[in-house]
Amino acid sequence: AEQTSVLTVAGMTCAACVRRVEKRLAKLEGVSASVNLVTGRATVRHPRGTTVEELAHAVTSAGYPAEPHV
Ligand code: 9UX
Repeated sequence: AEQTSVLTVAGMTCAACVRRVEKRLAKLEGVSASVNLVTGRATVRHPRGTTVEELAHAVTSAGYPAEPHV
């Protein structure tokens, strides 16, 4: 089963940043993401076994500090 989570992502300033974040998330098994540059949010579709903390860590590792959106 799948689930949707939202992350807040800092440091994105251009469309290439958006693609980097989307590609980093897509490397995770069963994960796809849509990133909004203006709002700084990533909407992520992922398996239930993937935690939002894992997703945020992956994005942070790519150079864009992220955390679960409250
Ligand atoms: Mo363009 Mo986004 O250099 O970091 S990819 S600002």
